[in-house]
Amino acid sequence: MITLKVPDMTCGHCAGVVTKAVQSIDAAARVDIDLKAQTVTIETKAGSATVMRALDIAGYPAAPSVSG
Ligand SMILES: [Cu+2]
Repeated sequence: MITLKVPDMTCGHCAGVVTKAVQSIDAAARVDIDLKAQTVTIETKAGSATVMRALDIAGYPAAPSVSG
């Protein structure tokens, strides 16, 4: 389980883009988005570096969440 802070994620559209970016590297990934906290919790076999790179490419740079 990976929890990331995505500061640029501000609405449902962003959440959709973030979800698709994660699922583009792992179609079976479970993506849980908290828009208010601007965090995304991901259950995936992919490594966090891979996930963060995919989000970066999608335009949503992510950082490891302190609460994760
Ligand atoms: Cu948005």
